[in-house]
Amino acid sequence: MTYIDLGSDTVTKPTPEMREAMARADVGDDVYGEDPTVNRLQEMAAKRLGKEAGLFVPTGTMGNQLCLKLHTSPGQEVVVEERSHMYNLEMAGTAALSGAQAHPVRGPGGILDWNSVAAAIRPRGDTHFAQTGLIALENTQNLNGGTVMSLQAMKEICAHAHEMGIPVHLDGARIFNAATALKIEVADIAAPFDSVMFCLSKGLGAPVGSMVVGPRSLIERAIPLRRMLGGAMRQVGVLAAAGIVALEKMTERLGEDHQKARLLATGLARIPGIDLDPERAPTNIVVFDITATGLTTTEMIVKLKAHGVLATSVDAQHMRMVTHMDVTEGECEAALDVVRRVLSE
Ligand code: TLP
Repeated sequence: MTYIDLGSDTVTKPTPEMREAMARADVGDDVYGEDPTVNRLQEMAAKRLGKEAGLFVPTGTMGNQLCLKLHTSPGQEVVVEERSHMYNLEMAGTAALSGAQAHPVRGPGGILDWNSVAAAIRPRGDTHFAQTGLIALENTQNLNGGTVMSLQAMKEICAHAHEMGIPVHLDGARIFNAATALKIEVADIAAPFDSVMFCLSKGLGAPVGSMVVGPRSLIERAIPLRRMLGGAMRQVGVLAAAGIVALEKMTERLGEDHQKARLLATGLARIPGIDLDPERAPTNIVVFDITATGLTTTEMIVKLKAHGVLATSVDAQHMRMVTHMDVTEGECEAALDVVRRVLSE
């Protein structure tokens, strides 16, 4: 059976141009900093994000966890959004790898503003409280439905945090989707942050890889930590080559994925039993509540799969569908037909 795969934007296959670039990549041992393709990607990523330096890492999770470790000391707290990837889907890495404690907060509609973050910051210098070592934001916000934090909210949080001497990290796994939705440059988003992680292997279509960007001093400290976590790779220019194509050629097309998500969201919102405000799916991720259908998300996933549609869930009530370059508008319409059929069975 061939599936319409709305499981994630991580499921894409490398484009022919990526495969070509991978085959031709000039490589060297990156542990010695001698892979010219990796070096080129790192410079390109840093420049695009307006930061001094960049580091290629195998996964977004490693990139986030590296930054967490760089910014915090054991016994500190990290303020995160309640549905963030770092809090929910990184195997409690905050505690296990950094010895820090996540302090989750819920912003109105899942969007954090300074007021919600400020309420979670512990009194400075009071020895009863773990000190807040880091604030970690996510944009776009995956499990909240690809929602986008405004530039103003990000700037405000960073400015207030910096006044208190607290660094701010951005999990920008989908920062290019955020920039597309906000109609601004990724560098504008990255500017107020102390470190940014973004993924090449999501909407940008590369098979593997994420980047950490920030000040050169931070990236220099990140290199031995990446080694400690097992992420120092050798002739990895074969992967970086696909990342270069992703950065050069794939960022401009993300609006198409957003349009497909809009089509899905509008169609889903009209199906009885589904609760969804299409305005809350501004990028390529659609999260919708199926409580009123009487099905759990586990049941729904099985039923959809039996009819050729792959989707995932956020929890027992909320389904998630993600659009990407390997799914067409026609397939999104076909997926809507399948949802209607499954719910009328
Ligand atoms: N997200 C994946 C899964 O882990 C859920 C997906 O399918 O969406 N930050 C954010 C916001 C992410 O969405 C992801 C991956 C990561 C970090 C981690 O990236 P990887 O999977 O490369 O470790």
